[in-house]
Amino acid sequence: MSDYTPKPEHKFTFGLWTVGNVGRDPFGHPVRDPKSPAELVHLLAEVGAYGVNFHDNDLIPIDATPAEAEAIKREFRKALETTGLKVPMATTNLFSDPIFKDGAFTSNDPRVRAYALQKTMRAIDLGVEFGAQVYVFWGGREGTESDATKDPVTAIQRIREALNFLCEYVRDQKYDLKFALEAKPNEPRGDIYFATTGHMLAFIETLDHPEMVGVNPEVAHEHMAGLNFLHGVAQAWEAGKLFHIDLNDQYAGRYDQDFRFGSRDIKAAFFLVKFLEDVGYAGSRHFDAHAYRTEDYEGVKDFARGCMRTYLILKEKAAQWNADPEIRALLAEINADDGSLAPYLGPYTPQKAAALRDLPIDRQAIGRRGLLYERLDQLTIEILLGIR
Ligand code: GLT
Ligand code: MN
Ligand code: MN
Repeated sequence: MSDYTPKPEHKFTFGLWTVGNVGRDPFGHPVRDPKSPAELVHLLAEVGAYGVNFHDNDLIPIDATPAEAEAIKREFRKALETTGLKVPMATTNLFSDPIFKDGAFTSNDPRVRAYALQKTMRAIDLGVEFGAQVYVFWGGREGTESDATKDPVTAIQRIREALNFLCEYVRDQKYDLKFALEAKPNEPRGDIYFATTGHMLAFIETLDHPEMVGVNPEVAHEHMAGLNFLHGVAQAWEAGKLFHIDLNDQYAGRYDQDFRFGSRDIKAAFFLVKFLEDVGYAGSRHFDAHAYRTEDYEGVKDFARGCMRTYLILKEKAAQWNADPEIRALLAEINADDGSLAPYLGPYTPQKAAALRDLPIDRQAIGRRGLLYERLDQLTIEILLGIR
């Protein structure tokens, strides 16, 4: 029996807003009493997490006095020191307060855009004060219910202007901080700009400092849109832009469920973990999820332990998959290449193009060949079901 105990090197992190979620939903009141940030740090230490992330207002309420803010920070810092938990990531709440009801950086009102920048600069200072090196931007309110209300090109330009401004701010302050943009197609807005990780990747290249900016893909946000999460993550990785990742689970086509990691689509979770481990992703494994509304705080701990345990079980399964002789033999066959086509493939040359035009290729024979993918996938399923 393997050891699935979370360790610091696994880089498992949770947001204050995840284990601190009190179970409010659009139809129901909170079901759990709120806990202070310091209490949540102790809860996370008890279950074995490495770090804790926060929005500015998860830590310090928006209307706290400077004295209250100092007291909260003192308590929080003490809890971090006692437990050894780190703060690898921070972010800004640009969605809860009524001022953001029509967006923050994309608002039509310049006063809202100014307030959003001011709030983010302060929140960046706060995150850096606690050691954050990644700063997430999730534009939950940056969207519309009706496209009569905002021009989408203007909205894109406003977000670009804000991110360029904030990159310069970080450079000016000499902070060691990178930005990670998180996409979501909808909810809480009818539609949110930059709906997927792919939209974000294209946009990043238009910024003044693209090297400072990457993505924070979230499982649920791509699954909501019916997309293959792994493919988006792989594209981000290949582009050198996978700065952070939000792990959870979600049925396609439903409300934002934020379920425990791996609780819905085990096969997708498996290939995701296998990818992150195979490529050597070194960032946080951040669980942006929360316990079912049916749970008390013991259930919240079960939820948090479950996220990490499932990740570690899948990591072990990935190693088993990679080492399985039958799977290796199938992969060798599937990827067989005797090198005879190498002169025709790869970078273009006019000679290569001319030779390729005349190359005889037996289309029908190739089309008739079975690819063994049923066998390979069934072996995968049998590993996941624990009988191999
Ligand atoms: C909010 C959202 C998450 C984002 C968080 C960061 S807040 O809970 O649903 O996906 O990552 O702002
Ligand atoms: Mn989410
Ligand atoms: Mn998220």
